[in-house]
Parts: sequence; structure tokens; C-alpha cells
Amino acid sequence: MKINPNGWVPVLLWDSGTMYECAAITIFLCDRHPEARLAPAVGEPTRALYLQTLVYFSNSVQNAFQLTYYPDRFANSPHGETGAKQRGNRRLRETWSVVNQQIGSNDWGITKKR
Ligand SMILES: N[C@@H](CCC(=O)N[C@@H](CS)C(=O)NCC(=O)O)C(=O)O
Repeated sequence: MKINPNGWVPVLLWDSGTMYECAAITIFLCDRHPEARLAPAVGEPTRALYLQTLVYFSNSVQNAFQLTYYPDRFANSPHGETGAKQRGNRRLRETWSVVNQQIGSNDWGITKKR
């Protein structure tokens, strides 16, 4: 709770700081360790897709999961929880469908040297 007052994981602790929010942590770690080539560097053509996908997962797909895991947080009363969960399941299908279309028949294997 000291690191993330929301009470959520993940959190990151390193020698001189702490932070939360998985997309921010991912970007931070990729930027901090460029030698690992975990993400497209600033200026690389695929940088935009990397950022878009990362934020889409933490902002949209994750939000749909929240509806299904914690419907009580999205309903005004226990009566509304079933509806919130159903909406979450629909939203999960919608968001994963977007991911599925993006993947398409592209070869996403890391086969070529960047
Ligand atoms: N927006 C936050 C959400 C993190 C999140 O929802 N974490 C879940 C586990 S995957 C959690 O801690 N849930 C506990 C809760 O919501 O009470 C992020 O992207 O890091």
C-alpha cells in the first residue's frame, strides 16, 4: 500500500525508486536496459505499435477483466453485478477480437536480427 495506494500489483522497486502500473513499468524496464532489446527503440518504425499494444492491454483488455473479476466495483448494488459481469465478458470478446485481428496471419516470431 505504501508503494501503490490502490493496493494492486505489480509494483517495481529498484535501487533509487518505486513505481506502479504495468505498462509504465514495462516501458521503464525496456528503456533502462536497451542492451536487452526488449522493445523497439525511440525512432524505430514499430515503436508506435509497441506502445499502442502495451497501453491497449493495460487500458482496455485489463478493464474488461476487472469487470468480470470484480463486478461489485462496477455495480451500484449486488443486483447489478450479474449485468456488470456479462458486460465484462462481452467486452473481453470485443477486445480480444481486436488483438486477434491484429495478429492475423503475421509472423510475430523473433526470427530476424534487429
Ligand atoms: N492498472 C493497474 C492494474 C493492476 C491490477 O489490476 N492488478 C491486479 C492483479 S493482475 C490486482 O492487484 N488486483 C487486486 C485488486 O484489484 O484488488 C496496472 O496496470 O498495473
